[in-house]
Amino acid sequence: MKTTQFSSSSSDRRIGALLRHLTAGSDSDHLSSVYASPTSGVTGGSVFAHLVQAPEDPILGVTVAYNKDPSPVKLNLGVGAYRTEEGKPLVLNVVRKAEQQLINDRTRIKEYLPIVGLVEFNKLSAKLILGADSPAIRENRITTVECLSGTGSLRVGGEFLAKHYHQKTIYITQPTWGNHPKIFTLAGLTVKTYRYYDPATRGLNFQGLLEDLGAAPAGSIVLLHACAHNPTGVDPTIQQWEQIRQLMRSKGLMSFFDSAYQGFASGSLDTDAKPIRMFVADGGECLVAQSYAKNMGLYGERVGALSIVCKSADVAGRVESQLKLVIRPMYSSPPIHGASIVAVILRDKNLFNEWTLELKAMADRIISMRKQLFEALRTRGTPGDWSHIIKQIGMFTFTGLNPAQVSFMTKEYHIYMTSDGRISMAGLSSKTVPHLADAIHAVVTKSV
Ligand code: KET
Repeated sequence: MKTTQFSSSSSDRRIGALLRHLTAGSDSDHLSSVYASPTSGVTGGSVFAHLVQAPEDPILGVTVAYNKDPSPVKLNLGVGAYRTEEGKPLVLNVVRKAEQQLINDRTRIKEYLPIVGLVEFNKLSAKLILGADSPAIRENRITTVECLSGTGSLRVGGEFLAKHYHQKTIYITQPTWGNHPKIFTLAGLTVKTYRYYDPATRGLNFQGLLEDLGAAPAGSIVLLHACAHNPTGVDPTIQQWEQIRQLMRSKGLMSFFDSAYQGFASGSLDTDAKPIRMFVADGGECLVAQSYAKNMGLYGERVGALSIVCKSADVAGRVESQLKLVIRPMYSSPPIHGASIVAVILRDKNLFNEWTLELKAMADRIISMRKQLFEALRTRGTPGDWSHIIKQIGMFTFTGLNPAQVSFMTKEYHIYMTSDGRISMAGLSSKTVPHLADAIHAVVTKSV
């Protein structure tokens, strides 16, 4: 086996080096060759000297640049992270309560979780996304594993598919969240795109989507944003979802849902999960990656889940056994704290209800930011049609501003956003809307 050869040859090399070192005696030339080995970094150059400086991440790098800016009016609309009206990060009240419960419970321990994570969390997460009355849950033909937030769930799902699914190509929307192509390529899949957004209408290119999925080889994997599409804020209607479902099932395409914003699109957890539930109700198989980063504000706790809905309980059991083989060498087992918070909230009716209210309040504040920004541009007489600001859904507005315009706004107005013109509406507040509207007005009325 490859691995055995590797370890024996590397230990042979180490023993060899040691023997040469011990037998070298006063042979200072030999010694110096040992000490000057390129890995010592003392006298020789670094073995990493050839590395070029990697660029910052297109999304998280925006925060890095923002943090370096001393301007008092600076505004970070880059990363999709919720801020209060005061521009501060928010820890939900219900999360504070759950954490207090956890701290008060002296029986809690810090043992490793199983490879699949916190079992109660997994069950509750499946219920949250598929609905309590889901046939897949009733028939026990689903496996759910706790993963490191949405990203980790996508990566584990991607690696599982690369290992065990007969088709290795995944189709992602054009455009999509910048991390998708990287996650799936590194997972071992081939990434292709399907048409999704029409810049002319700033809406869905439904015809293009149907054509591209219709032309995809049978069995291909298709990544679907469950709701609140990132970066465009454009979602299919329920009727369009139904057409997508029929097309995908007729061609045997495998659906992989990315659900990073459940509750953020409409304010309702159930409404936002509808497309996924349609794909489960027909009895077919699918994958779902869930994140609690946004909807429970648990960003840095890194809590999420991967569910794989199968045709039978028997298959689901074997799928789970293989998922464990993907996870164990990757990070062994997931963290305990975030999943415990989620479990406390989801299992308790009162806390759950309180969460839905706080979630709705976040979604409503974002919608109100849309209205305020739209109004602010209207009152300034800013040229162009800005109605997409109020039509688009979820955390982001895909403004249509180009990279040169974005860079002007950053330089002149200290407004930070991704170069594709996406702004996080959740980063805005009533106080900062006028500043953003001034910047947009300035940039579209001058030629940059
Ligand atoms: N899917 C989508 C569509 C998504 O926008 C994000 C995060 C994730 C998954 C993963 O989130 P996680 O924190 O791993 O649960 N998007 C925001 C943050 C980021 O880029 O990491 C963003 O687009 O700003």
